[in-house]
This record gives sequence, structure tokens and C-alpha cells, in this order.
Amino acid sequence: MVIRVHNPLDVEASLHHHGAHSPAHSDGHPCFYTLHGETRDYYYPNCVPRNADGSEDWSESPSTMWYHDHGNDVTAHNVAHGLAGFSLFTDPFEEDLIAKNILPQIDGPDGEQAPYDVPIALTDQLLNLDGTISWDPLDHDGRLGNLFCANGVVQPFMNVERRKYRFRFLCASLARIYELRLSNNASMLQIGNDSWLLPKGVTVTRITLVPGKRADVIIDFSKAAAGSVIYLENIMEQTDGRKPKGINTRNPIRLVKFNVIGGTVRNDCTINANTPLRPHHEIPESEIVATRDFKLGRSNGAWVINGEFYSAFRPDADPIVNTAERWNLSNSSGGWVHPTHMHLESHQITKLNGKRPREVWAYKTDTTYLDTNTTAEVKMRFRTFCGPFVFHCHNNNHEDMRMMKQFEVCGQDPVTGVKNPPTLNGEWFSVDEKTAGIPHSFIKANPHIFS
Ligand SMILES: [Cu+2]
Repeated sequence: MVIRVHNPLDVEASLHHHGAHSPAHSDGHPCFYTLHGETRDYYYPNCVPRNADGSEDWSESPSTMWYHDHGNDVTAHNVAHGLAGFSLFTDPFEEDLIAKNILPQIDGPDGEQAPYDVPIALTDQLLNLDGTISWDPLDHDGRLGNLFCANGVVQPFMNVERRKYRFRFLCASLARIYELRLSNNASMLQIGNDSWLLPKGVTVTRITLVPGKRADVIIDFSKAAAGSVIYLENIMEQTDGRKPKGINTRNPIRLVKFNVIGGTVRNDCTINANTPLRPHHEIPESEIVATRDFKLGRSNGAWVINGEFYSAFRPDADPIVNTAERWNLSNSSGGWVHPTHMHLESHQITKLNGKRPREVWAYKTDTTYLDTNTTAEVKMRFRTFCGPFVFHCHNNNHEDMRMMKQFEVCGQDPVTGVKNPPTLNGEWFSVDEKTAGIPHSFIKANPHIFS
């Protein structure tokens, strides 16, 4: 897939395909800008990660991704002004689930949006008195708004039939942490976390959604009475971009109104908590070749990782392609939270404050929530592509204040063992793109969403 981005705006931009496995030149590196008036082509092979033996890891095939701006120092401004959207993909495995009516159709009739598979991006917007978008360039704690929007709509409603729906919830807010529930406290079946389907659905009554994260969820309205009203609510109270106050069930914020209509539906899709979904493969301890520690902290009134601000010209980690590493991410502050997003591949949280994370976070993830005083031990593979990638806090205001690190996936000479870091030898990319990422098989983009 080639996407040609023309930038007529008066601000630079860089397009990041969040949760995708993309080559470094098309990953939306913060310094690979498209400047005002310029055009840039992004090349997406849309492949799954390729193992050292050439086989493909289909456990990594993505479902619910999104795209947003990633320009250095301007991400928060650009995302707050709307440079973000969904990117839904399928592969033969997921298409089989849909063909068997286990999951609802993605494509609607006559090329319209599918009626039972509904992506919902949650944002909190802040407006000036004249209705334009309010932007405070000096707010570095994290922008909060007072208008709660679903796909940009304030006080949205949706008429739902008495059947199962698939919702892809996305936290596209800059700094807000959501705790989602249904107003009737009914349970939901979470079938995916971030880009990937879970091994099987997990029954939940609440979903924690932090900036960057997605939750792929089945909500069954079949037992609700016709004429009833159910709200999707947020019960996380937050008045400061630094961190939420905590759960407050007495004053829930209504995000989406569902009007339940009609009689019982025939041919409802059949997914339930026992349906096997995408198989998961744990990264075995034997694959780990290095351990790195990253401390997210605060220094001189801004945010740092291991005491440093981000620089595109300093490799902070140099993993070797086709290896796996253990990274310890820690936030020792009691005053700040940092949802931490890693590019290139999924990572697996093995421990969160020494314990196994909650079930829906225990498989593949691309954004790990570092709550106050939290340490995460994660494992990650580095496959298919060499070059510079980043990981960072997804509170976009923190990210713009350089709470970000660069890891450069290196090749290694098989005889001498010498690493081949892509930037240090004067070239951004040392790997021949013709052989690095073009797969034999494919993942299919949903054209209704991506366009
Ligand atoms: Cu942060």
C-alpha cells in the first residue's frame, strides 16, 4: 500500500501508523517530516513480522490500528486539531471468523460503513468562545477538554438492534485516562487489546483506556428491553493532565447513548467467551539476549527517560534484528502517569509491579500504562526491519517535551559479530528495502476506514 501525503498546513507533520509493523522510513519517525507544501510517499508492505528463518508470525496480524501525527514537538497540537483516524485491517483468519458469522461483517452494504462493527474514537475537546479549537502551547502537563466526543461528535447517540455489536474503542485523547462501563453495569466481552485479537474473549465490566490504547469489544444488546436506553460511561475523574484523581461512580460522564430498538434479531453473530480467537505465543526466556532499564522521570520542569531529553541523533538502544530483549520500564513518581508506546512490534508485559498484569493486558500490547509508582517488565522482539524507531510517553504533551527514546534496530556481521547501526555509519537505513520487508502473503486494509 502506498499513501501519498500532501501537507497544505502551516505546520510540519509526520504520519505514524500506530500499532502497525512498518519499515522505519514509513513509521512516522518524529524527524521524517512532511513540511508545508511538500508531499511524501509512505510505503507499507502490510506484512506480519518475519522470523529469522523466513517464516511469518501470524499471531501478530493486526486488527484495530489507528494513525495520527507524530511530528517532533508538534504531535499534541496536530492530534488535538484532528490529525488522527482509524485503520482497520483483516487477514484470512479474521475473515474466516466473519464468514462463519462468529464476528460481524466489517464491510457494510453498498460500500457503506458496517452497521454492526463500529469504531469509536474517544476524545475530550476544548473550544474557544468562538467555537474554534482551543490550544495552549504552554500546557505541558497534558491537555484536558470538557467536551466529550465520539468520532468528533458531542453527545452522540446510536440506535442499536437487540443483538451483538463489535465496538473498537480508541483513546485518542492527549492526556485523559478513561474507565469505561455500561450504565446498566452489564458485562462486555473484550476480544482484542490494541492491534491484536486476544486468544479468546475476556468478560469485563470495566475497561481502562489510556492515550493510544484500543479495546476491541463485543456488547450484546439482545437482553436489553426494546425502548430502553444504555449509556457508555466514563467513571474516571480527572481534572489535571498529570494524572487522574481516581474512580468516581457517583458522577459518571456519559460518552455515547445507545437507544435499544426493535424485536429479537435472527442470525446474530455467535462469538462467546469460549470462542478461540488469535493464538498467542509467549516470547520464551531463551530468546532474551539483553536487558535494559528505562526510568521515566522529571527533571528541570520537564520529562526525561534515564535523565535525558529525546534526540534523534543519539541511539538510546541498539537491539540486533531477529533477537528479543527484556525492558524494565519504571515510573517512580507519585504525581504523574505515563502511557508508554513502543513502535515496530507488539511487546508482552510479563510483570506489572511484580505481578502478572490483568488478563486483557497479558498478551500482546503496544502501549503499557505506567500508573503512579509502577514498574513494568516487558519482552519485545525486533524483526523484519532495521533502522531508527522510537518509544515514548503517549501523553502527547509529555512526548512533545521529549519524553521519548530512539532505538535503532541493527544488523550484525555474522562473521565478525560487529553491529551495523544504521545512523552511526552516516546512513539512516543500512538494509536494502527490496529484501527487508516485502512479504509473500498479505493483510487487507479496510478501504472505507483508511480512506
Ligand atoms: Cu507522560
